[in-house]
Amino acid sequence: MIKRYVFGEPIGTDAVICEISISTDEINELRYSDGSFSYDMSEDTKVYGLGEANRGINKRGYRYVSFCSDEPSHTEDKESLYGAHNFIIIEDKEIFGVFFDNPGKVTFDIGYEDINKIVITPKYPDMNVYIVNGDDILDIVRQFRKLIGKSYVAPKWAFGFGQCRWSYETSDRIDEVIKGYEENDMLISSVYMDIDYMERYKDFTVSDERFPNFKEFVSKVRNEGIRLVPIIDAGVKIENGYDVYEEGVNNNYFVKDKDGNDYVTAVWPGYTHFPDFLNKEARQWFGDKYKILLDEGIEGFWNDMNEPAIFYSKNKLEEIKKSLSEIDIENDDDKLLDIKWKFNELANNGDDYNAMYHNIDGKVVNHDRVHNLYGYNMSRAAGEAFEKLSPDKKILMFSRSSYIGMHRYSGIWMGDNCSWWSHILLNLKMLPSLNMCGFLYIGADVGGFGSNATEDLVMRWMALGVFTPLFRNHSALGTRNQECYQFTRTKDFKNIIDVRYRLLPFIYDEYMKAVQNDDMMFRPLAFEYSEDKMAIEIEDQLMLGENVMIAPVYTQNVTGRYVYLPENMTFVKFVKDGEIVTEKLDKGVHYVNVELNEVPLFIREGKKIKVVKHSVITDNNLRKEIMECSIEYKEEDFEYIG
Ligand code: MIG
Repeated sequence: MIKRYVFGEPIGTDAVICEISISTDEINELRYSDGSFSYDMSEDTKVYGLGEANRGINKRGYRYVSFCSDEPSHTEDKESLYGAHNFIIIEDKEIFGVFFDNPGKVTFDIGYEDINKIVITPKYPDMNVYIVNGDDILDIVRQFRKLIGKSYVAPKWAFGFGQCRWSYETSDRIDEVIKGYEENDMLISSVYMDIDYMERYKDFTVSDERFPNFKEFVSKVRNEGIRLVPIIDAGVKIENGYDVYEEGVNNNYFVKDKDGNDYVTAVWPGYTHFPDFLNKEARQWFGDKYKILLDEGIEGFWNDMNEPAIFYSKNKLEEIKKSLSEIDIENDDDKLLDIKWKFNELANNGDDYNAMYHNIDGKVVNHDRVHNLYGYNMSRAAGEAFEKLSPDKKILMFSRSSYIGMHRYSGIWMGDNCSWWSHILLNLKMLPSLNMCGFLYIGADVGGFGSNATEDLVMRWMALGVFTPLFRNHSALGTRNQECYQFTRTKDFKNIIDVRYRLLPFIYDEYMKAVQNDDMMFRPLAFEYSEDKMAIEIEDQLMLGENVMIAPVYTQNVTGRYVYLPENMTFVKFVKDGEIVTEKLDKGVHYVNVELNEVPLFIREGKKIKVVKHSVITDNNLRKEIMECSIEYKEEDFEYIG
């Protein structure tokens, strides 16, 4: 049962697809006063949700702020990441879900100021609030997911393994990467193109110099079984003669300042304007631009910098320039320090968000009020266009910034994590929370984006990545190379990638089931074994579908880990050379041995999963079809384990 309450005059978000009549009763589940919602927790209260958010699966004990942010350092103290997913489930003696459909900043204090209190405070009061009641957590999730509509379905090839780096800046570099994989007999389905493929970071251009005969190149790579997936950034370069810029200016498709001038920010291309994705016509216009790359044979995209991220704005630079001109640089120490801070605060400055305006159905709306819808509508622009431009062929898309509703058009990646062991665990913890909010095509930068990776870290991370729908190794400019062939134990990496392709039919099935049934592909043990005191506290193991539990190793210099089995299970290990070893284990705590080159999983008693036989996955005649994920396996190609 879902009840809807309206506060003030909500701005339409299109997060919800069902018409729910407005309830005029008071909300029983939460207290509302002075613009905040509150709830008194008991010792046992647990709080789940918030999608792509920091810290635990149980969100209790910290403060989270829904405000889409370009946050490249995911340390424990960070309150905002790239997404805004305002759905939580509170589980006490009673249990209910609540969705705050508010596109401005919303603060979730979940036992932060007062360990026993939840206080949720929106910056702007106007919104719809949905309360979801149900039999249990999974029922509540399903009802919520029905409310927000079916999740995006990625093409099958997007379940293969992908390699990215900032940047492979020429077609030769991409060839080198492909060769690196091929020479080591490793399978790969996609190579990603980061910003340097463009001509001076201009969206929908391809550098002729670095990618001559692009169309031919795309098709050559495609013939090897591999798709190229370019990045698209939100900001459009200001440059006379650049059609995207000129069309945007001429049609008023860009975000404005308060006087109606196109707002000037700067991102990678230098000075830019932001397309007004909240304006329907602008959205359609920008979406249609993707055709330029579809026509080159491209079948997938990742949308970046769409919080939107701002390096600096012209306004803010002018402020600094003025301050500088007014001071005596020999004597005004204090004022100089002030200016130093001003420089530090140029990026993603709230003043810029306050100074930008959208045109929503003819109404001028301040950006800050709708900030969290920006990335969502960038991907929606593309998603709506793909429905027209490519009705028969699914296009891959995932976005950095998001809001609930975007899950119908696109997946997400978890942004700029680091090559830290703790981020393997953070990757795991985000999976179920994102699933609750409708995001199913998801994954993190495997191996870590920032910082230097080590071989063991990448290998352990890959052993988690084999289970996530998006399985992409990605790393930042200036960090150590971390493609699987860059390390010494290439045979072990090959073996782990093989495991992904052997599990692909299973993983794809689980994903499709979750889409069709509005279900979670990844569930915390607490959702499945809610009566089991031990299971409900476990945050480093997850259920994958109905029959499997995963428990990756996420610490360094170990030969295994402790796991808790909430029931009897079969411990399965994919070990070197394609062998699979199984062992029946009883309910309880076990230390399981997992070597660096092994992939562990657990199967519930009496259940089996299907795995492609090693001999099939390593058959060179099938290599291309396997990489394309287009292969139709025959029954005898599978073995059943459990
Ligand atoms: O300011 O395009 O999260 O995946 O490699 C950094 C360069 C911009 C941030 C993305 C990352 C990407 C990088 N981008």
